[in-house]
Amino acid sequence: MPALNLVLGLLLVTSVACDMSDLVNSIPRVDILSVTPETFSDRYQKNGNPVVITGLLEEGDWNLEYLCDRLGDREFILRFYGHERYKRDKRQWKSIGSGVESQGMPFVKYAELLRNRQAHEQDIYLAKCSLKDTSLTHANFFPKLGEKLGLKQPVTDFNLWMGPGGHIECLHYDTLDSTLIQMHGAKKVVLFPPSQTFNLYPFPVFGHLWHGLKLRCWFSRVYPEQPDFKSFPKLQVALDRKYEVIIDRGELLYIPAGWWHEVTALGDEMVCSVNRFWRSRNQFSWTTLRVYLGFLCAAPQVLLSLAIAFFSPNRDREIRKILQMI
Ligand SMILES: O=C(O)CCC(=O)C(=O)O
Repeated sequence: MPALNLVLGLLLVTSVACDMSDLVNSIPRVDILSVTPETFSDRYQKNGNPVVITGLLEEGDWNLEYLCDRLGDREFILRFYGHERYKRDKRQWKSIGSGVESQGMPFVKYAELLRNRQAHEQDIYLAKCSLKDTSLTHANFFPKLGEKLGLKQPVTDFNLWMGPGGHIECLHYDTLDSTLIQMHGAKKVVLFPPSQTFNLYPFPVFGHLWHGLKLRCWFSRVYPEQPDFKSFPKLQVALDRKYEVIIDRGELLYIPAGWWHEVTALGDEMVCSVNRFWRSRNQFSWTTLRVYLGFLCAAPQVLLSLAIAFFSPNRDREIRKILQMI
């Protein structure tokens, strides 16, 4: 009997320990009605802790019909990722994020690519496209959001991120705080704190000298969901600090500056979100310094491409493409 008690006791302790580690690695969810600028600042923003805020959208759904109605022929720059890249070791990649091949297209034409599934087959994504001067920024709660959370210094307008279910925005970090709001469908976000930067094998800073902004030092060379511990042994350490969250329509994920995140659009249909970047806590960090250094190294290539774009027949579009990469 004492032996049985000991075994049961051990099982209990182990299961409590597992629950605790789950707890450590989950992101809190709070209802918008219980958030004030003070609680948001004290509990999350000041210390750089991610949080999901729920209950944002009471009505309205940003489905394809609604978006076509609002955005019509307005041109957006689309990223042509292609699925093949995900089968390859990232160390063989020649481009990443907004450094991939891109092309301007009227919104309704992109909607057609989503409907006829060409966007799924070729993994074509509409990423970080400003909604400035569209009727969408005035929608519902947007103007009041910053006020409600006490975020006072937006650095960008609201940006649209939409594409086919299954698309993955690879693991990276930003130097600004971000609020990602789910408008249609759901996304899974895998996060790691800034302390794990070097366990996530970022692309090298000085690579910007050769690759300009095509391969960025704020992107990781690992696949957190398909770890290759032989090539990236320290990833094992980072995985203990992995957080995972699913955001559904009407939920906002606050991603503090420096937090690594990989975002997967769930399901098979169109998935869409908006985000906005905000000036973050005024703190010096290595993660920010790496990005500044990367930009500095990329500057000669960026200036050269701007000069070439300036003399091209499609000057405005080519310049817009380069500026969007920044
Ligand atoms: O929604 C996405 O696909 C990516 C969003 C993102 O990277 C961000 O909000 O910083």
